[in-house]
Amino acid sequence: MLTPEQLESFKDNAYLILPGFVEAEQIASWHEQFWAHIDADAQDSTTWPDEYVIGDFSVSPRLGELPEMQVIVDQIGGGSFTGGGGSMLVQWPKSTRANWQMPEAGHIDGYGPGGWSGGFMLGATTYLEPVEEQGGGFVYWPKSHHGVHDFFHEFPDQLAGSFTERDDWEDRKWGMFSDRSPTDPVEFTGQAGDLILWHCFLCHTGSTNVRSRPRQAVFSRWHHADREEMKYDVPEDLWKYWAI
Ligand SMILES: O=C(O)CCC(=O)C(=O)O
Ligand SMILES: [Fe+2]
Repeated sequence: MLTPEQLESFKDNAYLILPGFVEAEQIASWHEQFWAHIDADAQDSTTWPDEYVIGDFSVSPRLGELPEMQVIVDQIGGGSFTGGGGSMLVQWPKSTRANWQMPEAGHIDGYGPGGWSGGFMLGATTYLEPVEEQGGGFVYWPKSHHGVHDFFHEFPDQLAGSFTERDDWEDRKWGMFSDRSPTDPVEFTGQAGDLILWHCFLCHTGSTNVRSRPRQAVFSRWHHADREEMKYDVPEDLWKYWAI
């Protein structure tokens, strides 16, 4: 369970970091599953592939199936959030350190190649190995949920993704959302098993890894069970479909 202080912090910032959330034994088991699946040697970079999206693979049990994860998701979603897959995204080491740059803009999820699904509520990310600065971490814009909420309040008919047809999209792209953020972007660095919980309107993106270890991230996402009924609604109260 999250404490009232943690809930307040999540609501204020659109993210919450829970250090050491996934047990070391669980992480070790997922790590083994991952390297076996890609058929590579974790210690030998000549055997490493370069795929960002690890297809046809999910850690077992999935992140969303861990009892400690379910408790939190039920707490903040009041039992109405569903999903919780266990897909992996890996940032393989790339170039030299001098080339590293903080990403300029961050997107919001729910607008994949299959179109807008609607009703996306929550994401969670953890790592299978420590991630240092410039190590390909998940980059996010603290407090960016308010600007995104304001945007859709102003243009509710663009919620389904038609913002990409605006005249200013070509110039601004996702900056249209993340430029509204009151904060600069931050890298999620930390130990294996640390978790970041993120609100659906948190602007975020991947980043380049110029360190030596691959950034091995496990992601889960949850949507609202009643998404067909609620997905076009842009409520005045950002927390209308939450239990917090
Ligand atoms: O690779 C990352 O850290 C970012 C991934 C991302 O944008 C997402 O999972 O929605
Ligand atoms: Fe994303």
